[in-house]
Amino acid sequence: MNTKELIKIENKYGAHNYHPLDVIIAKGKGIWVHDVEGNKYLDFLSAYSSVNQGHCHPRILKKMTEQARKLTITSRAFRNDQLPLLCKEVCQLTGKDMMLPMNSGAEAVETAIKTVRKWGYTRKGIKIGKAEIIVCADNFHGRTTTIVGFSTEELYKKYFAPFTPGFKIIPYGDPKALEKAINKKTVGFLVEPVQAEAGVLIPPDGYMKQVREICTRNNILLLADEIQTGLGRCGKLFACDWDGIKPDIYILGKALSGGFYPVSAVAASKDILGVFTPGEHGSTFAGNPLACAVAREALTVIKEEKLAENSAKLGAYFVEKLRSIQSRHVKTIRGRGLLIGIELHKEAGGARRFCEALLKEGMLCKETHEHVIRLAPPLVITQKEIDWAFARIKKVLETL
Ligand code: IF1
Repeated sequence: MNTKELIKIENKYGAHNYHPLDVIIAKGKGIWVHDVEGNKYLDFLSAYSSVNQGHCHPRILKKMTEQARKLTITSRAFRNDQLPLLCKEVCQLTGKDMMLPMNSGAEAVETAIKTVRKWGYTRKGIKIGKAEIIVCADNFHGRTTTIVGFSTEELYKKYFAPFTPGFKIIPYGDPKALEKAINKKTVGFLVEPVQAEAGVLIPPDGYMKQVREICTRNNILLLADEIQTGLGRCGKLFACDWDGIKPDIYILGKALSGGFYPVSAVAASKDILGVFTPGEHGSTFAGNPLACAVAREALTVIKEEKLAENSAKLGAYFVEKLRSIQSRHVKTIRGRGLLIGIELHKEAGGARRFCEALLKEGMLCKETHEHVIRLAPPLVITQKEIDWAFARIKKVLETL
């Protein structure tokens, strides 16, 4: 079926909770995807950083099919032979003692929220029902009703009230605001080390370091949502590494599975994740052997192919080149590793038309927050391919 026919069917039978570009992808390999018409595109979104390893990575594919033939799910009522090894490998990667597997990113965030609340009640003696978690304005942590309840974006929350209480919102990138917001009931601070959805907002230098110090001094937990920024995307294994700090809780997802399957996880020390007792938390699919085998190989690929290093090197190269573009539309360019945002002036008429022009040039890009073109290719990209893309971005920004 062709693009037009498939769009018609989706529009008729699918809920309209998205407004995708009109390209129907049917195949992908590495940084490239192909649509049903036979056109080829460089994927500059990477499924929001789920395919840092590149589409259909052969090693992960092999592991996934091998595991699928053996065993896919046991539920946590029984044990399986993959989960223990994934737990250990995530702990080695994060330097933490324990991990708890989930499926989606939002579930991992929910898990982290439950963890700190119970930690606050049982370790700090806060009165049950009173715990407070501090979060940042313009955050994006997922779509559950609890999470959208502390979003500052009207679109995400307006019609979905009432919401879970116990969250306090402060400005992003402002350590003094955190200091001021903390009180006796505070249990944790949930933060993205780089705010991707908000437009690739990089906090002021040393922000995470200051935040770490404030949390430690006040005996509250630092929860880093590294679902998008982690696993190499920002040019280090974790974006927190830029400040040389470790959060109390790492929240991981997306590239944890190389895009094959939803796999997420929370990692923390024993005195934090150890708060859970059997029956308090879980999910049917979480920790299933298929997910764990896929995640184990996805992590191995990140390490062995040095994807964080490639992201750092090519990210710096790319940003420098982008800054040389002479375009009246460009306001500023921000990047950390291969998570890059080109912010356009309001007069440019929104980033979407630029993404549509780039689509015609063979590049898949997605705007974020109206005026920012986000560039986040799979981390397996080469310098030559960056040059190829650069020429097209330059043309679009200079001629549109
Ligand atoms: C959608 C955005 C990206 C995330 C961080 C948790 C989650 C996400 C930092 C939840 C998910 C996604 C969801 C996706 C679009 C996307 C997104 F633009 F909306 F913000 F990536 F930039 N923490 N981000 O980025 O993870 O439950 O989705 O697995 O369509 O909603 P999830």
